[in-house]
Amino acid sequence: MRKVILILLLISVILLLSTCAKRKEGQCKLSRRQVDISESTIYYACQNQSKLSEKPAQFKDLPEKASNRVNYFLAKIADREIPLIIDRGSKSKLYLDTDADGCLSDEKSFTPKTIKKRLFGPVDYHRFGPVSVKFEQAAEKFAQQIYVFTRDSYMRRLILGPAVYRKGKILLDNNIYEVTVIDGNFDGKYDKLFSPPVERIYQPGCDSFAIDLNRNGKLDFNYYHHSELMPLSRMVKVGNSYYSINVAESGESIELNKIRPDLGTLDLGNANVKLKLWSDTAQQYIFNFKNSVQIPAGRYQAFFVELSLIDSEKNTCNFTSYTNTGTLGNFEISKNQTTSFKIGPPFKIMTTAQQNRNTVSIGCTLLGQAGEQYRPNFKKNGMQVSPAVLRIIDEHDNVVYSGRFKYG
Ligand SMILES: [Ca+2]
Ligand SMILES: [Ca+2]
Ligand SMILES: [Ca+2]
Repeated sequence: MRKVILILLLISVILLLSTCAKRKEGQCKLSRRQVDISESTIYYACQNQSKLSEKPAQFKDLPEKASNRVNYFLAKIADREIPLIIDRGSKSKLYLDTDADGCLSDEKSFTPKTIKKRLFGPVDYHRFGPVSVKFEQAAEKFAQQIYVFTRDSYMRRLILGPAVYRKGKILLDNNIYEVTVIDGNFDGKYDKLFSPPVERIYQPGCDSFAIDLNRNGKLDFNYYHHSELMPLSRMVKVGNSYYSINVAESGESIELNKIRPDLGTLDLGNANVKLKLWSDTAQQYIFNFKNSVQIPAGRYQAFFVELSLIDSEKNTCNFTSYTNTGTLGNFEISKNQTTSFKIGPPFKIMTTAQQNRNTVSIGCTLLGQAGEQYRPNFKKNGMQVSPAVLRIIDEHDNVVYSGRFKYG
């Protein structure tokens, strides 16, 4: 018995050694994985669609058996608008124009499967698919499998996502990292780079890349702070080194090569900030930014700015700007050049009013010098200050309402 265990151990060691020996620095194969709606891996590849008020011109026909209870959508697949319906007849059915000819009469129907998930409490999802999409034309030939999810029993709001992504393990400087690529524009290819500026951080419209930088076996994700999931760019920063990212168009393999990129300088005067930057070059999360920083040349979009200021009484005040970062929302860093912005105070106070039927919502924002919008509920020595005071005055200077902002 002992002999058998010893032999098995020896075989395992040999197998392990041969696997390590085979693993080439900076290269690996990527295998297909089925998508799960609760995985953060697909967050940047999810597409939210709402029911359209009427049938769009892109629809040439409807399925022969369609009822008169049809919800119309236009799915964005491979950067094209593709007809999709949910027929809410006796049983809900999905039809998607998988060959992009504008016709749904040539398409098969998909019925939903119920998936029970524990996201923010127990949730039932309806999942259609996987639907195979294949457009074949003179200049393009690709295939992708798509899932369509909804939590809405009336099926007015849908979430489209790829049904598969690709994952592997790569050796970089004696460490093995898990890497993932996701087809975010559903064209079956893994080559669509992030191109700033984008309107919504939730839907950058490009492919995504993930790397388990801290090698803890899970994907650490955050929209506004450090994140191991990012839009696909030309490079990735691992430790203090940059690696070029080369994914095979099919997504079957990846190569990361250490490079020394051309650098430029971002200068924010004497500001002390935290910054989250997306770029066509490499995502950056800079948490110790003082005055200036050197980053690779490229086009950038800041999604998060936290400005730290010391007042005359030596209190530290932290102001945060999410998404609306003014000029920092789209800027260029050029090789050996300095790009400068003045940010922060003196602040301008901007008020907004939105009417929704009988309710008017009044908001207040602090506008920095680069047009970056800060929330008025800043932190003083780490503690949230009370929300700003609000007074509504009529045309005769009478105060008709006085109170504090509810949501900061
Ligand atoms: Ca069709
Ligand atoms: Ca793609
Ligand atoms: Ca991790």
